[in-house]
Amino acid sequence: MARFVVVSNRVADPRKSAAGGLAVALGDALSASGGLWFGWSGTVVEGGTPGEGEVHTQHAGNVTLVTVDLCKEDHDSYYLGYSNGVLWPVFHYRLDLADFDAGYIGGYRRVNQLLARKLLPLLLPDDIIWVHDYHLIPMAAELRAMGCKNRIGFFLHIPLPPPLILAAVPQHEWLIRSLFAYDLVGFQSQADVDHFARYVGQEAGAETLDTHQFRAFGRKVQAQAFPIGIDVDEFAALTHGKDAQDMYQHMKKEYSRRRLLLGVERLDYSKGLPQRLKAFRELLKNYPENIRSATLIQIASPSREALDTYAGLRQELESLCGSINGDFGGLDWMPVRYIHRNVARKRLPGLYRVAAVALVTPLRDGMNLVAKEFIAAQDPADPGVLVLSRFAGAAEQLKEAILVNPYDTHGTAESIQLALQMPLVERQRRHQKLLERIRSQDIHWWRSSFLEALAACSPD
Ligand code: ADQ
Repeated sequence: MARFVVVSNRVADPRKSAAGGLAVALGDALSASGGLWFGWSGTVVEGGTPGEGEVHTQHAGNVTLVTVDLCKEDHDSYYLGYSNGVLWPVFHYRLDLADFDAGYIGGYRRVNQLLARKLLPLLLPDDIIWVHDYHLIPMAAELRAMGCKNRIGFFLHIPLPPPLILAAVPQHEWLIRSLFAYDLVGFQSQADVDHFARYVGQEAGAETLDTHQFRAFGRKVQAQAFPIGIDVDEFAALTHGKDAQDMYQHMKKEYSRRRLLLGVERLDYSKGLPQRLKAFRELLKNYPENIRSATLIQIASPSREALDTYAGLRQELESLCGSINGDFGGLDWMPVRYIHRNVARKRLPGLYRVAAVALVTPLRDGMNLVAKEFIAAQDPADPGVLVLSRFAGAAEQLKEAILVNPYDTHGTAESIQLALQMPLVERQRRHQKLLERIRSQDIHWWRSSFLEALAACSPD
């Protein structure tokens, strides 16, 4: 059995329970064959030398975790600059928020080269390599330039925008050319694959060899959708665990006279938080029967706080919550409870289960696992309703959710009202279908279908 190597920006110890489903799923595959997980250590060295970094090795069972430190200059241009100041906003269609500083690309390339240089000597000839996400798009091209002949796959966790938006990135051609150094490129949704096909057709004159195969830049690549899922059984087990049960009982009692609406995410502009709060305000204004009843718990965990855009968003959100509470709240009821913290993974299912409605309304999202976790945590006899943005990758699969356009404040408020009033039989019918969907394409399916497709890729 070939050894499996995962390369991602951050490396998680798969044995730690705080690790999410993705870390556990990749950890399972690594443990099955004995493997290597490689990435940045998370350490930023003040005053270090650009393009250099100390390597750390740890063992977690039969999985080796190898991480590399970054100096401040590399971290700022690779991570904060190019990855999160250029690629993240543009790939989420937010050209207005992108910071196209010409200095960032140098750091992005330098860190990808550094990581490739440190990884190369650790590789065995038959290793199968799986690179993850937008931080590491040129990783295979760097490895190939150093002589690496291994099979290499790539998965993009965020969306790929349409060609005209992608073309705003000054290095767009180089980025897409880099993808052709992989054997297999996986996207979250068919929409992303369609954007890739259109881009390579229009900008690179790619030849489509069959539905999934493209030839351009003198190489062949296979590109396909592999919608990421969750570990439904693990999540259901967490739901029945003590921490989640305690959370459920406590919240159920606390909100016995109210209907709970829930939002959970990282505080990120892609998640559509201000738009959601405005829709909630519209709901209270247009349907006053919800006053003193509907309560929105919005959990938004701190994220990328070193970037100005994120600090601005935090302020906007706090001010919106304050104005809704001021306008509609009373001494015994506040419409919005906004919590700027992480909720422990073990307790989260209890919160999902107590909610009558989940508001998952990103402006754009690669997939969105919160939508799937909400479904997995519901009581099938009395399930809550999922209100889901049509712009989340998950909307391609979760058609029985109430799909909304988060830019349409009035329409979203109407949909929330519909969700709050949905009869039990209809809730059960939708939930059953949604549960079937997330079960048939769960995290194990995602991992094995990607790896099988990678193993089946014919050499160029
Ligand atoms: P994210 O943008 O981080 O991921 P998402 O998939 O919704 O988004 O969530 C990831 C995980 O974080 C979920 O397991 C969720 O429970 C957890 N989480 C989020 N906020 C939390 C909070 N406040 N407290 C506790 N836990 C919280 C990126 C892409 C997504 C894609 C994933 C996986 O942006 O579109 O679905 O990768 O590929």
